[in-house]
Amino acid sequence: MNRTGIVRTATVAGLAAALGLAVAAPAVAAPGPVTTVADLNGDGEIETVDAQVVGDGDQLISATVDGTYTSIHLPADSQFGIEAPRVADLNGDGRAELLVAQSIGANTTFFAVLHFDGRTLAQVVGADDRPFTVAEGGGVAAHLGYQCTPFEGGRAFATVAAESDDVGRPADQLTYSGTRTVYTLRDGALSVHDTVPFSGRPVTDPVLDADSAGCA
Ligand SMILES: [Ca+2]
Ligand SMILES: [Ca+2]
Repeated sequence: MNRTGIVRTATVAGLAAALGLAVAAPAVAAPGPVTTVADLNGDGEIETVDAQVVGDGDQLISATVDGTYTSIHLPADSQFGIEAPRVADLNGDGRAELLVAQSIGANTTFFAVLHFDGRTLAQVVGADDRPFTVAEGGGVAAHLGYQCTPFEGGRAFATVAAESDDVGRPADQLTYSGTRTVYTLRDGALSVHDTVPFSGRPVTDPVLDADSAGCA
């Protein structure tokens, strides 16, 4: 049910079919809690962020910022369990965002994005004002991911969602068609800065770049 809702937000037609190839899920569930550290409010002090399973398909992300406890429930992958939230700074303002895996397939992971709004942990919303999710992976059938690039003294956040034009081709001849969307993040809301549709591009084409390391 969870996955259906998420896939509906994907921008590439046929993506759901492509993801249907990813049927195998890891057998071991992580009960948690798992912990990571991040400077959520940008004051130079590091906060501890915990993620733990609190019910079937339910995880609780929590932290104490400046002495005040805050937490938020998110969907969790009921088969795989949870991963430690990924720490990123999607707009380069010195305050960390968290990418929380909420659906983990053999080839593709879907992340919710959290930010600290000054009082609580909250979900980053997309241009449609709904909680934003980003996919990473895709195997051979799709190419999904995100990247951060320098932008106006901070960073822009780009997502790539593309599907293979013909999965039957040899690996070195595969091409992808889809969309690269460039966002700016402000006050927990993403705004679309640029949308770049593309077709028939090899995975080496810069429009398909999705190296998330620049978001750390
Ligand atoms: Ca801090
Ligand atoms: Ca930030």
